[in-house]
Amino acid sequence: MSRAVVCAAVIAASAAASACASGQHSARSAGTVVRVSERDFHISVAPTHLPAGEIVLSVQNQGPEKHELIVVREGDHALPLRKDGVTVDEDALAKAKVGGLEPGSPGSVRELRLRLPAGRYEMFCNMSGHFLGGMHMELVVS
Ligand SMILES: [Cu+2]
Repeated sequence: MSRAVVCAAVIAASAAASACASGQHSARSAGTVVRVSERDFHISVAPTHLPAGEIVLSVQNQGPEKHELIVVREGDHALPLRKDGVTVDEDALAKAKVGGLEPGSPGSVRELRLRLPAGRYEMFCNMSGHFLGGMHMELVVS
């Protein structure tokens, strides 16, 4: 990427920051912040459509159990399951995986920074049964 493009991105980001009157965004958090909240057995995400580039997933675990978060680029097929029939086969998705967080405790808030090109992504929790229970959500980057 050229230096000029990087500078333009930085200027755009600071313009967006100063346009935000609420002051809730720290100067440190360059990139689009996506709020992710996890609970049994649901993931909610806002926004679900975002521009390509630096993305900060702020992941809050509302419990009552530990939850993890794995992000993969979507393929043409549904996510493959392991032989157990209840967890996603992460080995089969090694090439599609773009990032992940290990299981986090209830009440915790963690950040996952990603640089995502345009595409469709699936985020899910792969604790036993959680994916099938409904813990998956799509993210569209354009
Ligand atoms: Cu979970």
